[in-house]
Amino acid sequence: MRKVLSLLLLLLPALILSTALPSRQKPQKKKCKNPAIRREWRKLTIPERQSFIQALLCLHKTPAARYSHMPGTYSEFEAFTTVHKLQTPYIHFTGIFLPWHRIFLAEFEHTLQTTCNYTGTLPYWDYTLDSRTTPMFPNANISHSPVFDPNHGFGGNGIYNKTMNDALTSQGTFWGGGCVRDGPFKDWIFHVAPQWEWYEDSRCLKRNIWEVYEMWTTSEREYTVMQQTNFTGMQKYLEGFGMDWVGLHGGGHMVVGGLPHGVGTANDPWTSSLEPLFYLHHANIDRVWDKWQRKRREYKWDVTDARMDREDKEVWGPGFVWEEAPMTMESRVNMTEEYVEWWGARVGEIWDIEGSLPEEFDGEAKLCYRYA
Ligand SMILES: [Cu+2]
Repeated sequence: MRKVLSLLLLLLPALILSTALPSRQKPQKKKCKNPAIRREWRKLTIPERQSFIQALLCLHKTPAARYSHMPGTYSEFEAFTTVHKLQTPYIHFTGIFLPWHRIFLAEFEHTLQTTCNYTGTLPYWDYTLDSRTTPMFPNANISHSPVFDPNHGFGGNGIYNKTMNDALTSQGTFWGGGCVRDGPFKDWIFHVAPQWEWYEDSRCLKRNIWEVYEMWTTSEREYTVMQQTNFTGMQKYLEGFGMDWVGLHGGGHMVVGGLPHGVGTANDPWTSSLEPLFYLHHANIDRVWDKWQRKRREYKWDVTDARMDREDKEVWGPGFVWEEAPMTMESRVNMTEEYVEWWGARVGEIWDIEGSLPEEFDGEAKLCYRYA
């Protein structure tokens, strides 16, 4: 019935148009025209890198237009972290992980463009190019990645914190731990408190580059993701599922921030988005998902086994109300409940970054970009 209806709806404007514009009409394409192109950080020219950094600086100078009622939410940049923090338990290690972060990045990119006049797109950081993978990149070394460049990048490691790092020697060698001391973000102050508590804080951007963990950000790890033949398996290998398999996602957080729940900003699951590299890292995760979707077309739209809730429900502590349901193309990707109209979309509307929709699905494609 729905099919017949939508067929009628499709034909109706065509019939009207055919009298008005007999020669110009074409069947409506589902894929978007002129997708924006997201590129790898080192493919950007130096002026392009600078304009992205400038846009980030602008966003953190812009007073929060949204969520300013939440503790510590002063800037528009911080507002994104407030949203991420509110949603943390629901959007990590559940089926919605990839779609949620996909639309989160799209909104972030859009806000840079509309609020800070940024004319580029969100870059991504392909750390497989910086991670030792013998024999492909025997001399790679993540701390030498151009993303950490103090002049044309995000700055380098944090100030060495001896006391803290002495306690961690069994985990490898760390050279940072404190506030980032060079680059464009060295004087940034954040006000959103770490982890789950809500109070106003005052803290700097901290890094503890963990080179041992570049074993998780290699092209071999990406290859393992590509080999998976269903969405849930692919997501687990990409996101990570504990310290036995931290995945590209966990790896990307930990090479920048050090141990999980440690001192680095990138490692706090609740507020890691205060680390500007978060956005380049997650764009890379989104790129790998998209790459898998293209490579594994036959499984692309199948989300059997994906769930909105998680098996180990107590993991974030008590007090969370779970939607005990499978994730489907109809599931909502909400930023927060009261802001559904802000970013709300259904899974099927953002499943394809170039605007294809699932079959038999009434919805509106929300995205139009691709990765170069
Ligand atoms: Cu997240």
